[in-house]
Amino acid sequence: MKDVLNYQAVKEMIDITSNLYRLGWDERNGGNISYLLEENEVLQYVDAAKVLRNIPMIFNGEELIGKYFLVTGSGKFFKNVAADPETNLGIIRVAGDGESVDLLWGYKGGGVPTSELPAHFMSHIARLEVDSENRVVMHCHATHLLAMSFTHDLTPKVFTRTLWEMCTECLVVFPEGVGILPWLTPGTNEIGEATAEMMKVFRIVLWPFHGIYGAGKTMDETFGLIETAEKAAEVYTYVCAQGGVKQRITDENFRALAKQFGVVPNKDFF
Ligand code: 2HA
Ligand code: ZN
Repeated sequence: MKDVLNYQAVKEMIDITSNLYRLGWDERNGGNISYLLEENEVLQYVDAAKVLRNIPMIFNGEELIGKYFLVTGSGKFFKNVAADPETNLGIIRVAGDGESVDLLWGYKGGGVPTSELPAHFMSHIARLEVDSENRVVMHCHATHLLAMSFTHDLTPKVFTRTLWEMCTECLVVFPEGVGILPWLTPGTNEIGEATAEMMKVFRIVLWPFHGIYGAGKTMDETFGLIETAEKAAEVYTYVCAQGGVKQRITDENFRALAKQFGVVPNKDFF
């Protein structure tokens, strides 16, 4: 077996959690990430037959049976991942009953996967239906998006339009827009199901007064998606502080952008 700490996926997880912490988007135990691993890669680092513990889940994830994930630990701080990956992260496989996971590495000292595992696994299932290459689900408390959820209209169309208009790049990065849930209790199957439903259409989903979910093929893509939306929310904050919009990106500009970059913007948002 190769050393897990040399596994590219683990290195990426350490890098991203450290960045999210430094950006101020994951205070204390805020945020969680799940990374669907390639079986032929992960089995170079962990022994499929050596289950350290079996950990129950509060929902049925039978669509994911036998799949391997690298997942941040419940109650763990992103701040601490780099210094102690084996305590703060875990490599798990969804067990044959679909209602528990087998721990193959990590969660040292009795830890378990993030309390948001329902939202993560249900989102993976939803995204895999529309994009077989989706591998990452990422949640964080991005500051300006969170702030905007208190001050801005919360319909996906109006919210998305504002973000698109704050930065020319946005329409190209998330042409389908941003999904928005009502306030729901974190950690529940209810918020998991609602997030997954949105994930059939959107790769970014706002949890008002809480944070943001992103999904993508790679760590970089998913981080970049959240980063781009959060940057637009930050610009919006400055624009409001400077007295509001005086001129804007027009629908004609958006159409030119879409043509230039070969993206199809959500037609319901025009
Ligand atoms: O795990 O961010 O939503 C801490 C959270 C829960
Ligand atoms: Zn959260």
